[in-house]
Amino acid sequence: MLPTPNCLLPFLELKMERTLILIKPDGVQRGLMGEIIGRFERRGLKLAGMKFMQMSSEKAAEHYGEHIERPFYPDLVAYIISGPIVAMCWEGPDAVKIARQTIGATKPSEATMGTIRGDFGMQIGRNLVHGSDSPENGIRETDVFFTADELHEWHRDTERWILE
Ligand code: IDP
Ligand code: MG
Repeated sequence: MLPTPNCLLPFLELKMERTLILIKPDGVQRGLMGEIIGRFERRGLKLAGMKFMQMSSEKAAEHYGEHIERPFYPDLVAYIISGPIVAMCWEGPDAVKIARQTIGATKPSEATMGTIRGDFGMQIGRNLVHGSDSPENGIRETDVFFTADELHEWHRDTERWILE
């Protein structure tokens, strides 16, 4: 794994995390962008960056490299590059765990109702959203999608009503 850039060390000490969330092409095509973004927003996570884009196969390989040996990998790459996606970086204490809980289990048939996949998904190969699975991957994956000047530090006026 790449060393953590120095600029991120103070961030880790605060136990703040970053998670990379993707609204996959099925989420975009089905008109669920607002619904999905709203769930992370209402949960209390803070947005650091967002872009509407289409992934190249190079970016898909960089992002999903850990799955390259898996039988579903070719279909996964074909799916993720098949249309535009929304890439987002959300921040907060325990942001990775909180976002994964908001997303639900990988297989929509096993995802709890009230989660994004549990409410809108049917099959594992059309499960709507990606969320980083560890704080380290949150940083690494954010780096795949965003340059430093595309990530914004801003003061949220409601902060003290969300975090103590
Ligand atoms: P995650 O997205 O919940 O972290 P991973 O195991 O990291 O799940 O798998 C990455 C993505 O690969 C899944 O979200 C899903 O789109 C796809 N995927 C995983 N397992 C399968 C499978 O068995 N068949 C088809 N697609 C799969
Ligand atoms: Mg994963």
